[in-house]
Amino acid sequence: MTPPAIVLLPHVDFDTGTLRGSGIETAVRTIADLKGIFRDARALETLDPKAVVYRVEAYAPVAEGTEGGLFWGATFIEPGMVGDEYFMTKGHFHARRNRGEYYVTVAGEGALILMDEARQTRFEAMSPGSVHYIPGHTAHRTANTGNAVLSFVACWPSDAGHDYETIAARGFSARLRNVAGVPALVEEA
Ligand code: PAN
Ligand code: ZN
Repeated sequence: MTPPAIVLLPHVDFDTGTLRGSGIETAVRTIADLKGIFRDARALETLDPKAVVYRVEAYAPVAEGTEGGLFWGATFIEPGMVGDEYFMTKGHFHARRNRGEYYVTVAGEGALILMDEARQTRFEAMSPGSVHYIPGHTAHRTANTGNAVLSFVACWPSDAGHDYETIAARGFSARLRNVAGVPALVEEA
């Protein structure tokens, strides 16, 4: 009789959020990938285009678009600034607008910036252990406001999809900027 196949389950390192195991896909976003995301284009030009701003490790046990499934991911944002803005993710609405998501902070300090479809923007402070429920119909972006890597884990529906275009076209209505040493949301003019 053939012995049952040994399945190596994915494994999370709770000190860093790092995912290990087979089938983990990694995506890297560099300074060059984030043109148009930050307000200070001149400040962006002074940075190495190949420098990594953030990385996402994702575990997709079902195909993208599958109804009823869940994905797991870990995001790692380097510390850094572009002008007075903190290194941050592109940000997106879910393509299926009503799909929500959980984020749980593992390490570092940051902010989860949330904007509803009426373009009302707010943020939640992220620190190790903080649990963030992102409701449907809400664009989300994270910024590293500290001096070390910000890492968080996430869980979202496999049919949520990512709409980056809406944010690429109009951005968020407010930006998280360093104002006199403190992260503060500043409305776009
Ligand atoms: C996260 C994000 C991740 C990177 O896994 O995809 O933090 O941010 P961007 O996708 O905006 O580049 C998530 O929200 N998934 O749905
Ligand atoms: Zn999302």
